[in-house]
Amino acid sequence: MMIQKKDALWWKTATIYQIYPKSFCDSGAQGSGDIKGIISKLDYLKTLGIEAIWLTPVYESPMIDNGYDISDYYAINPEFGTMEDFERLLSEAHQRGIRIIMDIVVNHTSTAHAWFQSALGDKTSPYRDYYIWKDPVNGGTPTNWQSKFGGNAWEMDEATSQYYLHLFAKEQADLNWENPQVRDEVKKVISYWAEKGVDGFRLDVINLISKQQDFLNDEIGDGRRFYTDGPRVHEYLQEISEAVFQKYGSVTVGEMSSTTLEHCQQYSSTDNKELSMVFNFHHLKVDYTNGDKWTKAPFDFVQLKSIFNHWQTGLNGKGWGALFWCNHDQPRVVSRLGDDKQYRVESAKMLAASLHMMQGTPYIYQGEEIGMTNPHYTDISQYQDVESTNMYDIMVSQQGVEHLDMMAILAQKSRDNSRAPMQWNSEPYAGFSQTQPWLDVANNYPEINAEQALEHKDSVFYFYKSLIELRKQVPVITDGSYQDLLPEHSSIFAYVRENEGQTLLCINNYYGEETECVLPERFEMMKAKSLLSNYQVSESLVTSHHQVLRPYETRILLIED
Ligand code: TEU
Repeated sequence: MMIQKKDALWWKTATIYQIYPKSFCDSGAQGSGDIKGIISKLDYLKTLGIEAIWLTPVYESPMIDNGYDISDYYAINPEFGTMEDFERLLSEAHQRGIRIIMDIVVNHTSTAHAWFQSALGDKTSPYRDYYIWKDPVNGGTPTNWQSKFGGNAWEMDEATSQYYLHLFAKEQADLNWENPQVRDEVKKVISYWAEKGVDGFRLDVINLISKQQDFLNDEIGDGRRFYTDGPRVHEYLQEISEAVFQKYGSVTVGEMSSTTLEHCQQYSSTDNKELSMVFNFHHLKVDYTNGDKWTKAPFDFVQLKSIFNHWQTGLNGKGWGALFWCNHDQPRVVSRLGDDKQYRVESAKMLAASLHMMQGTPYIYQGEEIGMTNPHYTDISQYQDVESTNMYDIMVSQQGVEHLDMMAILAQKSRDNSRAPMQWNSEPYAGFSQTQPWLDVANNYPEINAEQALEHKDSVFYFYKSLIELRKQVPVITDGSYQDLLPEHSSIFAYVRENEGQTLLCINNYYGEETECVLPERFEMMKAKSLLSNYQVSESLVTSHHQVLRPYETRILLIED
């Protein structure tokens, strides 16, 4: 099956699978994943039924932030393979009807990039103005802005006595988008990959590219209000879209950090002037304490529903959102919002159903489809992520947080929770590699792995496969309106999706106890077809507005009247 180029809105009924190559599959004995490993698993992905892969960065990089620090946009990191390997991946994927979406990181480059190397220490370099340089203020940093990975966001260039801005690690220098040459370089980079036949792009922290030019101290926050959804961001996106995305018909998904609904309506507006769709993270901050990620806290269920309601109703007819629980920066959802022990299978399925029946394009992060859990590391040396190790230093060494308390926080919040190697089978190292992997495999791989999942028709894997198929068959999932039926209920999430011809009811118990709820009267005595559940449910039934749900039960019902 080849890719149909004509179907411009294919992504509205498709499900996309995210691959973090370093942790996906090692074709040899490197201990870290590679492109050949991905090629060897394409048939597995075909069986799952996904239509596109989002590949996180495979470009040349010193790997301080595992590829989000790019040193050459036109080269493949030898750790992952060669350009020939990449081209083979593209053609093998296309032969199976699977599209490839590349990750583009253009808010910043690695400080090892040739542009930065030329700019560093030389105010006359033609690349100096590719980055953001400022003089010291009162002998210190130009502003008090904080890096997303901890510490001040400015780093000194001793030779010129100026600071450069880095919103992430100090090895990731922010590009100066005010400079039209930078924007031309970005267009060149993206065109290069589009010319190769890449089908789309995921744009890393793309709503941070336009900074307010007065560079003020932030007296009430960490500086983000001065560069998030900044003054020229829409103009920049329209410029890139017109020059590249529209020309090649690329699908695009922008990663939007701390954004607003109003901006996202514009980023993903149906006139296609900017992007196809957006990721936002508000629903994944429900286990932060007063906005602070680095705490150990339960999640706020009522707030979770209210955030979905805001975005589902707000984007309907105006824009398009990505639906996701997991990615390479987030802990595993079954450990986070479900029960990764007694009800692992039930809760993994329920969480999947309650998300996939919403409007948007669902993303599945590698391993989510088999219900992989957090690895529950117990030793600080097991963590590799630059954010986790930075935060450990800051919180334990500088702020006096107890080691064991920090270990508990990391076990809940670290990005390495999702980066532990993919669990393929019960062989040593979970079949991920023939040697000790770069990051420890979770101990539960003998029971939780893809081989097992494929053998059992009741597995989480086949439940995801059914959700992917439903989305293609039942139009109301794509175009229906959204209404939360029980916004205040403390454990049930029930919503209805409606278009002119169909009504779909999705009822979910988010907790491990049997629970009752009362739906609006209109759901009394309606004939319905059960599309999917994680418990035994008769296929045709008459609904009652009084429902009793078993632990972590999900019901997807298509009302027939
Ligand atoms: O992430 C952007 C981002 O801000 C986060 O999701 C970040 O990981 C989180 O706030 C930390 O608490 C993107 C990439 O997905 C991430 O892997 C990169 O590290 C980051 O950009 C920098 O390129």
